Amino acid sequence: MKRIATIQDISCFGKCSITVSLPVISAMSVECAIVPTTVLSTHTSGFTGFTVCDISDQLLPIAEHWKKEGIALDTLYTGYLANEGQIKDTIEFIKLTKNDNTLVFVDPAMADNGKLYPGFPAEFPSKMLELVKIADVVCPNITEASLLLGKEFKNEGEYDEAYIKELIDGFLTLGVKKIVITGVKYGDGRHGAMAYDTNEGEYRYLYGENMACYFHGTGDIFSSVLCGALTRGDDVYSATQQAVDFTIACISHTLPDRENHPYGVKFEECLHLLTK
Ligand code: PXL
Repeated sequence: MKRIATIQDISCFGKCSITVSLPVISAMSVECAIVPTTVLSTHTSGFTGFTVCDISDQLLPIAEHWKKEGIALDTLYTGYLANEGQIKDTIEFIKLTKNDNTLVFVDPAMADNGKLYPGFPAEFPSKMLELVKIADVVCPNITEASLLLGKEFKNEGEYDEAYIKELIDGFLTLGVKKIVITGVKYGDGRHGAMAYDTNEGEYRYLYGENMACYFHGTGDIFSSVLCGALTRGDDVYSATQQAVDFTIACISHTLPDRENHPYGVKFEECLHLLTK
């Protein structure tokens, strides 16, 4: 059995980060250890007055203990990190716990729709870039990719395949080996992700039906499936297709009941699709 350790916040309510990654990765028959960085009453998008407790002073003691116990990790998977200090501690955590075979998977979850999530300063992407530089795999959306690379953000309808390839090439220059740009729509009814693997040298667009709606937390569902599949040994193109298919299945399952579930998708009722 393969083992992932995921470093992210716990948003107690709101279906994102660890409360999504843990069940999704477990359903894929991959062990998921968790390293919580912050406890929030809810996530930060669409709620006001949420509580925040930074517990990242635990990261290095956890890493030291795991090292002493000889706990081997197939994959280190990072998601939402709340501040610059957490990024630094996460980089240190990775250096302490990874071995020569550990895959470092970074989802630079910090922005969407052309904007940083609430609470992040404008210089946050330059801090996240330090973590991206030590990654084997990254899966930014278009907003995150443009902010990290200092390139112009283009909205749906304004970009073409050449722009997405340019973003991928930016990460290749940084030394990242597998790159998946998410949320790619060319205005032709498709919604998917462009994947590239240095070993294959091929850009491939993996897609499904564009459901033309927005649900919070789907980025974390996507990256959890992608990370689980890569950890099992699937190639990046197959892993990306699995992530696209599962995310779309969750959205289409939730759409008819959207009024009762405006804050996230009903992924729980779709987990059986991953256990096959
Ligand atoms: O889904 C990403 C995410 C994770 N954790 C917290 C968030 C968000 C996005 O807004 O606020 C706390």
